[in-house]
Amino acid sequence: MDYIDLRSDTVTKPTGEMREAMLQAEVGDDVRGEDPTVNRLQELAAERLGKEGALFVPSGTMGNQICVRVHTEPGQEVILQERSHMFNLEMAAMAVLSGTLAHTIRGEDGILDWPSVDAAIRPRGSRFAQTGLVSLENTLNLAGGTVVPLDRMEEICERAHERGIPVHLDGARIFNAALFLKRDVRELARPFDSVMFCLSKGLAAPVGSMIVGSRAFIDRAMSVRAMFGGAMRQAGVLAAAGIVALTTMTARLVEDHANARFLAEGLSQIDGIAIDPHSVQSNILVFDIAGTSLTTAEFSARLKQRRVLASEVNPREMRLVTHKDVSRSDCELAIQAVKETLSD
Ligand code: TLP
Repeated sequence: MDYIDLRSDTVTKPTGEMREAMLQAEVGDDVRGEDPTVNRLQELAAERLGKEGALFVPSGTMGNQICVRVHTEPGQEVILQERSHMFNLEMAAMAVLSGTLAHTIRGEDGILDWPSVDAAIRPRGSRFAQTGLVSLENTLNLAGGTVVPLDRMEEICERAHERGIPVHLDGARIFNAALFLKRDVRELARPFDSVMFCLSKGLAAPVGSMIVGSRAFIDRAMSVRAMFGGAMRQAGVLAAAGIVALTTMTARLVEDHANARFLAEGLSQIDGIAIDPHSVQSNILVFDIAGTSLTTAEFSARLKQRRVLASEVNPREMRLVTHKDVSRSDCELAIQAVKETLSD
């Protein structure tokens, strides 16, 4: 059966051009730095993000976790937004792989500000775990794809740096954030010490993420990637798709944003569903179904019977994500399926 799959942009299939590039890719042993296609992808990513170096990693999770490990010492704290991916969906990896403790803080719509970050920084002194890192996320996945404004990111980075604390960006969907802010992705990356972004989400590559930073940072990240088991061999077959993703797939994200807004407008008119279409800024929408008589598990099971796949965030919130493999007419059908589900 053919489903309209709105569970995530991670479900996107590689394009024909990607598959062709994978077939033709020139490869070598990347652990020895000898894979020309991986090297080309890394140079391209560093250039696009305006950083000295880049490293190809198997997943966004590993990318984030390598950055935590490079920036921190065991026993330190990492300041994070309470609904961040790194805190909620990375299996406590920060604790296991880096020996760090998450210090979570709340932000309006998930967006942190300097005063709340400042208040969470531990005073110097022998009784306290020290703050080793601040980590931001943009776009904010679980907050409904909302975008952190540039001046907010710049202020947090600048002030944290004055306190000697590095700042990492989980920019899994940084190109979506740049599109909403109408800024070059370089401007978003500039204030951060490290940025992770994914090739395998809206950009539709089959596998892989990138981390970018200074040359010295990337050199250290390379050792940590090896330690975490993420050093790959003839990875050029994957990097080839990543190059196509970076060079051909960023401009079309505008369609995904328009489709997400369209879905939100349709859903906002259905009784029992709470979502403000104006709050939808990128390709993710999170909406509350507490006003229906269904739990999210029942809601998604019924939608599935109507060929629409959605994900449950918690017992009252559902998430839909638009991407290149869902069209405007798929979105129309999805709205219709929700109406039918609730009128049963
Ligand atoms: N997000 C996935 C799931 O894990 C929820 C999704 O479907 O959205 N940072 C952010 C902000 C992410 O959204 C994700 C993946 C990651 C990191 C991790 O990337 P992967 O899945 O490649 O490890």
